[in-house]
Amino acid sequence: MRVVVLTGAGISAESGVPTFRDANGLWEGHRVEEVATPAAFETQPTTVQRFYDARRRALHAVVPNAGHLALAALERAFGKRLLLVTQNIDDLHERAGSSHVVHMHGELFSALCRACGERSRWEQDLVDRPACPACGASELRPDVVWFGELPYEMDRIHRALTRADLFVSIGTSGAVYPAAGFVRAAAASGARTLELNLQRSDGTDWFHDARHGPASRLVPAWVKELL
Ligand code: BJW
Repeated sequence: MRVVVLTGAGISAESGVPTFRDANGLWEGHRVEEVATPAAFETQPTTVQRFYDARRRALHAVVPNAGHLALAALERAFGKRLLLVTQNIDDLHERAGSSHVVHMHGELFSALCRACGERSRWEQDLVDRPACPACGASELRPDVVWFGELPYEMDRIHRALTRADLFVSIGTSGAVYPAAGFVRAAAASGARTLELNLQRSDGTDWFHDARHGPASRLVPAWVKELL
């Protein structure tokens, strides 16, 4: 059996990483739609860099939870028959032990050079415009996918969705495309689909099955059933 798992902010919520669209989903009064766009970066680069610098720093203080750990156990059992796709830019899946993770919206610990296009491992702040390790230009931006930009590795994800027997969506509101459309792509190719989320999402009706509750409880229970 081939499985594709999609995770969103909800899987990291119980580790203390804020989600985007819940009650605490604002940053200094900004909605994510205001700070996660190329236009915002053009007009207010300092605000946008500070938003990501703060989140990058906060990442040092959090640890994976039982949901991340269960998915790492699933990878150990399924190997390449599992593709773990995350919309999250944190590295909690990797720290839990998952080694093949597609970060379709980029990574906080990576910087993208607007001058040369190089992606570099990056753990420091970007607001003071440090030099790109590859070309020296002071043009580094967070290596994340903003609204209007193309998510990473879409071909690989779509190949996996068309081959999947099971598609499982965990902790995502289903408000942002193309990820919100994966359930329909997988189902159209014959996969069974399951939502695991704290509450009903925008996409619940598209899934064959849905279970609602905290990811730290639902994900280990589902993995245990599967194994
Ligand atoms: C728990 C829990 C617990 C809480 N346990 N659960 C009109 C129609 C259709 C599409 C568009 C449209 N207008 C524009 C578009 C396209 C646009 C889009 O979707 N806009 C929408 C607003 C409508 N999309 C794009 O622009 C994308 N690119 C694109 O489409 O390119 C064209 C293209 C692509 C492919 C093929 C061909 C063409 C890019 C989208 C980039 C999104 N970027 C962000 C920021 C990334 C960097 C960063 O992190 O800052 O990604 S926005 C933000 O939303 C972030 C997230 O990854 C993403 C999704 O959020 P997520 O993870 O779902 O979080 P929440 O907070 O929304 O939900 C959390 C859920 O967890 C909730 O349901 C809770 O209940 C639950 N939860 N605690 C379990 N303990």
